[in-house]
Amino acid sequence: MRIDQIKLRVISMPLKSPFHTHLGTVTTREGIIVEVIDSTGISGYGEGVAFSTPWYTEETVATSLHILSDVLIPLLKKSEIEHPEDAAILFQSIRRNHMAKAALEMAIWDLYAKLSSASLSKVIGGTRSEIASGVVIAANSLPSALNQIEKYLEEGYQRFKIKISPGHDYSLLEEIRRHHPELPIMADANSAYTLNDIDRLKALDDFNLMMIEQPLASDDIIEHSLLQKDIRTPICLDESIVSFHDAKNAIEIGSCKIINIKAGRVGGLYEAKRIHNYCLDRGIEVWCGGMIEFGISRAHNIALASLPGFTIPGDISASNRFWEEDIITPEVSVNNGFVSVPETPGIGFGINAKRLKETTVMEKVFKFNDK
Ligand code: OSB
Ligand code: MG
Repeated sequence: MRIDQIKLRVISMPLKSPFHTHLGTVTTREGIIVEVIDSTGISGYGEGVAFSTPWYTEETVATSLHILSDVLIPLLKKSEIEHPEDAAILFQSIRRNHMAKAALEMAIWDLYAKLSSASLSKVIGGTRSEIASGVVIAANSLPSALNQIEKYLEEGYQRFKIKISPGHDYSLLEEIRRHHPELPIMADANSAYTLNDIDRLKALDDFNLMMIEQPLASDDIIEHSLLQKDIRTPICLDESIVSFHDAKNAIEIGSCKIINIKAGRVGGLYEAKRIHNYCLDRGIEVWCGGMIEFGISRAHNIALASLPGFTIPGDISASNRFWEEDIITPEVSVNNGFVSVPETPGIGFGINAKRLKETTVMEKVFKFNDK
């Protein structure tokens, strides 16, 4: 692959409505758009999904920019790569910083697929033509949660993920179940509990939840394995799984029955696929998580979720779940509960240049052609 230049942009956009978790509220999203341009002028796009502050993982927009600008791009500049997997393996010499790595690696995947005149889904081994769509309910009150569920039910979403925390759990889910006895619902705690809350967590077995996501500490797998022995609800890990190695160990010791795979959290599509393949071989179900992302990352998620092991509807919602206007064209839409997988080359979505321009707050160019 002959890279001519890389553009990094930081964009900023307000959410249509605030996103509440026990860790804080997101009202504006900053993100990094990586554009890798080859010598024939073709562009591949990736998106850095770190937040402005380190509330979800340790990375931020600023740390990602530093790692991209001062470490990964210089490393790529002095290396020859033939395939996106070469980039993933090259980046293994750098510790962690998964979201920064993923942003660049995924831009290279898009470029590679475009140069191969194949959809990204096909290039990574996708088998689905459409993806079942789920949505997250991140509300700070019961009426607001119920309203959101009504609205998203009408829009066709197939699975509802309710953000919970101690005190914002049993009665909330009880009321949701009273209104929607059969609705496919799950809960996501973003590490709000400890093993001292075991009775609280056991009580949630009353609600026939599809799963509970990341109840305990964000870096734990041991305590989750103890908890899973005591609760019927399947545990799904999110924050705790940042690599193939983590996934393997967590499965081995019984810390989870399901894994939420986010390419950004695990360093890119190469590592995401390894986790997927391992889980598929062992009958562990996976689904594709979301990061309140813009269209580029959303498009990559669609390709990832087209792999055969993604059997549970993911946090893959329409562009209009969060944004008045997305940076891609067409926007991601949900029809009868499904998002269709593009068949056109690469991620299969174009850039909405006007929207990208008006949301860009910083731009940096790295030229490769002096090599
Ligand atoms: O824990 O899965 C999470 C959003 C931002 C950071 C972490 C998480 C989330 C979500 C929803 O739950 C994601 C989405 O629909 O984009
Ligand atoms: Mg989660």
